[in-house]
Amino acid sequence: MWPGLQVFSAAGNLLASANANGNTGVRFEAPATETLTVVAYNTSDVAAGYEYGLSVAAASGAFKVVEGDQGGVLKNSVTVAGTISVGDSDIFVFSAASGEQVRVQYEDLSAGAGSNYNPETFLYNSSMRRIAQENADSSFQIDFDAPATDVYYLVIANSSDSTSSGNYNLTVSGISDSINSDPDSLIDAFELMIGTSRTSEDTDKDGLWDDVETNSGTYISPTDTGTDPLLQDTDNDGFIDGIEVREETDPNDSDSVPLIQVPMPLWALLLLGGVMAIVGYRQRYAYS
Ligand SMILES: [Ca+2]
Ligand SMILES: [Ca+2]
Ligand SMILES: [Ca+2]
Ligand SMILES: [Ca+2]
Repeated sequence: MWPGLQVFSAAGNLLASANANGNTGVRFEAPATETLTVVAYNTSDVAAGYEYGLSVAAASGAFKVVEGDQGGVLKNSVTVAGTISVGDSDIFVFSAASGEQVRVQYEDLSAGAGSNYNPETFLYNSSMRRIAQENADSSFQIDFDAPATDVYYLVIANSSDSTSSGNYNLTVSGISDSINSDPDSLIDAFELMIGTSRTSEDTDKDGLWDDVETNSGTYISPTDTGTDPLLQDTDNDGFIDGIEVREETDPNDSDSVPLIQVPMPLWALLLLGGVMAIVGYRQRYAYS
């Protein structure tokens, strides 16, 4: 089996390509926000057909850690155990203050003779500028002075020539892990992961703070609304989340909407009554 991979931009420019006798992968920086095309092909000198698995991982902005996989917010000096299968990437985030001496320790638990596990580790700042990279197939550490108070990404990926999965322990130390730059109670690293603003307590401007919009889809209370912190009207019923919570309707259920009561003065009620009476009289007259 000798597969090839190509990635093209929306304009048809080749962004990355690779082919190998076995597993293969490409890594590139997206030049723009656009739809990319991936081509998987069999190289011309291979006569047989094969099945394959294809996975894509992006480290930028918000991300989700799927159940059973590793990744997410790192705490100072707390060791996380992880597994990288073929084609897998684990994405972690942590915050550090400007000038802090940060140490990233990666312990390879699968090193040794016969192991074909070759992880690659990348360290980025929140603007996705690369700060460090390691291509070791054994334990290593990265030391760096945080150039700014920021959230940093750590991506551990199986390199394209890995043919087996591996286990690791990861520890980051020397960091201020609970930096919170806005009045909501969510720390910066967590906000970067879920995509909310680190500098605004109400990212979507719907009257509910980021920390009460828990995005669970279930309303519990005004401090756990279950709504999407990135959507003003989570259930798309025309009433923004903040108004629904204030009016005590369910912001996650489009069948539950506020009763909008327009205050009406007495003279308007009397006038309306008079008009209705005349209409009723005319209708009776018309049918008699
Ligand atoms: Ca915050
Ligand atoms: Ca926020
Ligand atoms: Ca909000
Ligand atoms: Ca709504």
